[in-house]
Amino acid sequence: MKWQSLACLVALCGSTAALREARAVEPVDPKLIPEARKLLDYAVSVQGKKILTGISRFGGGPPAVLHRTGREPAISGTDIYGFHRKFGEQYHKVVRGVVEHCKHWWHAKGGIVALHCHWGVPGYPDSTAWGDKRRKPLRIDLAKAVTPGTEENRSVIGDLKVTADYLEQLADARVPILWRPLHEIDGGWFWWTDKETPENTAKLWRLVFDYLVNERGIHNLIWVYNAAHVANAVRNKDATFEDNVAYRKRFYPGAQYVDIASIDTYANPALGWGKSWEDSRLRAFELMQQVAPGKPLAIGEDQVLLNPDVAQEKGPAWVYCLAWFSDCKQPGWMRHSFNHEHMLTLDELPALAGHNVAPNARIEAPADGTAFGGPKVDLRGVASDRNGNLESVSIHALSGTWRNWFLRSDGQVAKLFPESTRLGEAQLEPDGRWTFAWPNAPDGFHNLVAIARDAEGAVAGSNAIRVAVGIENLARGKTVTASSTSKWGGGIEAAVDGNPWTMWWSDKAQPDPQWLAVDLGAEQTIGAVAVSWWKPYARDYSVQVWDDLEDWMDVGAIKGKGNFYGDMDVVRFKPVKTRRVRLHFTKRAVTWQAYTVYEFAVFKAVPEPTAPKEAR
Ligand SMILES: [Ca+2]
Ligand SMILES: [Ca+2]
Repeated sequence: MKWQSLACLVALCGSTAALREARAVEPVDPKLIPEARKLLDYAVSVQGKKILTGISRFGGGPPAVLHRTGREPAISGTDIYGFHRKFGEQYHKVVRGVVEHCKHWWHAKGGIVALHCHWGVPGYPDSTAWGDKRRKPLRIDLAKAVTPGTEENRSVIGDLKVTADYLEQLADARVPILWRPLHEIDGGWFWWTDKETPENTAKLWRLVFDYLVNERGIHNLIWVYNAAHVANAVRNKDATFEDNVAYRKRFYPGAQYVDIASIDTYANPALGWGKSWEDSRLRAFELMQQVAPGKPLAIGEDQVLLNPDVAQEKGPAWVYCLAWFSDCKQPGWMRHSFNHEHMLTLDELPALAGHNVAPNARIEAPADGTAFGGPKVDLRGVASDRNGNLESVSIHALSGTWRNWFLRSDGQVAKLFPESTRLGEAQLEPDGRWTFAWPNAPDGFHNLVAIARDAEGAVAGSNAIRVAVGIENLARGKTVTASSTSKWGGGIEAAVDGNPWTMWWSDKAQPDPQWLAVDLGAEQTIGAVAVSWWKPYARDYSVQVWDDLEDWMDVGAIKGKGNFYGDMDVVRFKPVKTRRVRLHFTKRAVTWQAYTVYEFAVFKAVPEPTAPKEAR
């Protein structure tokens, strides 16, 4: 409710002078639309109190955060370029999707939109931001690019026009944007970094600003400057912090062109910061204080969110932190950091859009992956609405097996709700806490979701949780072995730890076949296995048991799997006595990738799913 308290403060002071004072920054675009001014004022108002959270769509976007943490990020960060040949059909298809996502995130969800642009080299249709399509460095003469009348300059303006047409659609839709052009400006890996004469890059920034703001009249952009975690040109071992400041300042276009200054804070021990979860990036903050004096500071990208415990205790006053990925090797980090009181999520934002937006809902218990011995499943959670018009919360069982929700867009997940079985209405308290009792859950797997509705009919789903009822996973915590294990995974035991978010990865360099085997500790009668996959799943594999002839014997198989989402396979077979069970993988879905198994579970039996009866 930061915006409202600021508004109250302004009302109390009652003068335009006070209003000016309350606004810590004047936007660099004097014609900035009121929606964007309100967003900028709000962002500045949180400085030193809390930090806004964000996620990139590259890292799975908001659904990845929702299903891992129960929260949605305040900021959804996207690329308005698209990584496809400019300006072909696929390019436009991707960017149109980005524009639709931005409108949806601001207007329907009431979230904040951030955009950057992996702009391919002007004049080279097959190029990427890194160079040509074979990733060879490809530079254009930036001195010429910023000089009117040159061919290079015409190419720059020609490209900008295409991006401007899309930004204009978002301006027309009155969607404010945290706009981060020429990102990682001093890194040295993108064509816009003039390593020898950084002043040319600064000129390019001013050119982009003048074209979009003054020539095209696009006034929904909050201009976010962005430094790289490493400036390659000062990477030699003798380069000091001061050398970094001096070099990086040369890229800075000037205070009148920047609203917020950001830096990407991937680990850089040489400059004084490590992994995201270790600290709060104080040295990066100090660096940017000198590069962009007086500007509000933000983290444009980091591997995951910074450490909120350190940030709460010691600062610094970052306005926001945007996670580029949705996982790290710290189990539970996403859940901890996005649920931390120092970090602001979507449900905690004020009603910035100025109209009705969707409510928020989360399931707090049981945890995703919980197994219940009996048929009684009790759920509890929280729902809220930033317009104060929350009306109801209902609980639904999604049809089908587990589908990797965090790989899906908001819209894709929403489409699944009508296919779900409504289990009933939750008991909703005035403070938003809700409870739901499901006394007669059938044996088997269930994917449960809470759906909140407001008085105007806006609907939002919670995190989906997977529960197992009345079936015991005989593999859980048992001894597991594999043909290979990659350093990227969570270790081999992650495949049987009962945690649906920890994962075993095979070593992708190892040829097929690959395998994963569990020793149940004693001979058991088994009749089913369940395998939860991440996106690199096995297209073909068999389930094997160790028979009396001391060789592996197939008892079931999956062939030609091709659903993209990974999902969970349940393989049922004629009950067999065995101590050892193995998954034998013969064909990868993603040819250049590994096999990635979240969980390998073994059961006596798994009942065929029956649609749960709707509670009335
Ligand atoms: Ca609402
Ligand atoms: Ca696991």
